Amino acid sequence: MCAELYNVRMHAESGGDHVSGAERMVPAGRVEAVTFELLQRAIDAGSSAISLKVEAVSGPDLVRGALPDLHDVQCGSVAEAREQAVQLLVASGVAPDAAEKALQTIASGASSSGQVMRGAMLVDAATGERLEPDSDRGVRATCFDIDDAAAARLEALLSAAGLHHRRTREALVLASKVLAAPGVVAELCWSDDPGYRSGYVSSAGHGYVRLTPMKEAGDPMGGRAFFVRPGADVEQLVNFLEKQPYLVTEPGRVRQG
Ligand code: WAQ
Ligand code: MG
Repeated sequence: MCAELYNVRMHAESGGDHVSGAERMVPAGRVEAVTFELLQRAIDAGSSAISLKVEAVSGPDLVRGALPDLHDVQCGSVAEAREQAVQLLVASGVAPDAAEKALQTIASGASSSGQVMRGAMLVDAATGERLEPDSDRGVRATCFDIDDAAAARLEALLSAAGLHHRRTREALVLASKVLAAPGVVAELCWSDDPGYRSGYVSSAGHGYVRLTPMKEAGDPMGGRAFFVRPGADVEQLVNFLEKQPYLVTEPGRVRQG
């Protein structure tokens, strides 16, 4: 028999603006604690309206996966980190022009009005063409989590490497689901947080290569590009990214230098 999991989602706003959002997937016995945690996070963010949604995920629908191995690379400049990102993408099967173009698009604001997108671009790995159905919103990877045992092992591995940021843990889990999606060959990401300068390229062959600094301090731009094998079924891919329950049950390795 399959253990039942619950998807717990929180969305919080203040004066109509989004201020906090998070999602977990946990066994029934953890729903109460996790709901409380997300509620507290929303309150701490100064929310005026908080929505919580709890939905059962049936066991047979669940896909399990492992985290990609993490390799932490410190670069001398933004230009150097971005050059490395392009090289990694090319080594993962992305055409050089497609890699360059996606990087420039994220750097200059990927939405049609030149803002940060809420989700990711889908980029044809051969032509660089954008394939996401809505290029203002992008495609959101949702409905995924890491189980408690794998999370504890990951936490220990990251701490030992001096990587303590919540963003690193969360991005690794997201990257695991994205790499498991049908048709995805690689991902490029850096944060839109002006104070957080690390990003990564992930792919099946090279794992999750964490690159610092992907942007200058104070830069509010950031985003994600999921590179897609030419001819991939975009509808099936979007459905997997947004709807397929995915649980990480195995951590990867962590190395530096
Ligand atoms: N699905 C798809 N795209 C998303 C999602 C999602 N669930 N969440 C965010 N994005 C896109 C969106 O365009 C954001 O502007 C962009 O990614 C960056 O999101 O190892 O914190 O949440 O320490 O700011 C990299 C971690 C941090 C490096 C990434 O992203 C490391 C980060 P943020
Ligand atoms: Mg952000």
